[in-house]
Amino acid sequence: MSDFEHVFEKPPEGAAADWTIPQDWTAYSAVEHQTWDTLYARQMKILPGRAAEVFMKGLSALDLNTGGIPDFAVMNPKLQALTGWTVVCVPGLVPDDVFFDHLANRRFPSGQFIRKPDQLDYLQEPDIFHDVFGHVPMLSDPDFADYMEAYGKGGQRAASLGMLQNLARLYWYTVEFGLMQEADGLRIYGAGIVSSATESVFSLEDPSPNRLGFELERVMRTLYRIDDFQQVYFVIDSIEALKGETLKDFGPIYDRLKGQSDIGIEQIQPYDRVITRGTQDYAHKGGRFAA
Ligand code: HBI
Ligand code: FE
Repeated sequence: MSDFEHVFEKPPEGAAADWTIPQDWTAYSAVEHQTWDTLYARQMKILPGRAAEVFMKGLSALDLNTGGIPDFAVMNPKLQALTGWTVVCVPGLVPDDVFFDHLANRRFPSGQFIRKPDQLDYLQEPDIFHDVFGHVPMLSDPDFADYMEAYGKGGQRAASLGMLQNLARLYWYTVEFGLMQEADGLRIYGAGIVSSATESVFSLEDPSPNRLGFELERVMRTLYRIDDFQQVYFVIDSIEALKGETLKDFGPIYDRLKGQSDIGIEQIQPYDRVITRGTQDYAHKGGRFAA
């Protein structure tokens, strides 16, 4: 299963059997390094007070602002010392089983390329800014590091049980678009949000989306959209709490899910812990593609 268009069928030329390619850091152009710096500086104006403390801590621990696109040969030893994770380069989206195998072995696959200067705000395929700036700081947190490894192992199992669609929703609503309740307010930790200037603000401050307390089975039943801002965000209490929830055996959960219908992206259920009941105005007015 993949929601994206440009997934290759087999490793493209120059890629290893596990789909990895060299980062070839010296080959990035001045414009490409400048794109990283521009995106980094833009997020740093927005994220303090919005991004979760663990994210901000990870970002500074990894020192990703040394001028241009980070060199993995420099970044990886720091990450490895913190949690045993490393980052490897891939040409783009890789098949699910390849993706899960990397995660299960504490390797995070990152796109090698960076977006073009005219795509600063939106691209559907994950580039190195989304993958490294968005995902890697969280991998420096020991609990989140364990959660991601468990997700990789769970993915292999879910695929064999035909439940990948449900598990992928968990990834989407936590790793990519998760919010966290901190003492001072709601904060972002999802990579899809922290790497987006517009969604960083929208996810926390716009009256449009629903913001609901995280509940594992509920999340696994909830549809999502890949083409625009989310219409619902799920809020965890802490990374430890998320990890605790997902250490359960998913077998009985999958059995229950088989008898249950999907939940629409705007729907609020009677049992939901509602943090914000959204107006849905943004989505109803046509979202990103409105005039
Ligand atoms: N490949 N490079 C890359 N990055 C992803 O985030 C990714 C992928 N392949 C599959 C995939 N994600 C998802 O479909 C799984 O989480 C289900
Ligand atoms: Fe991502």
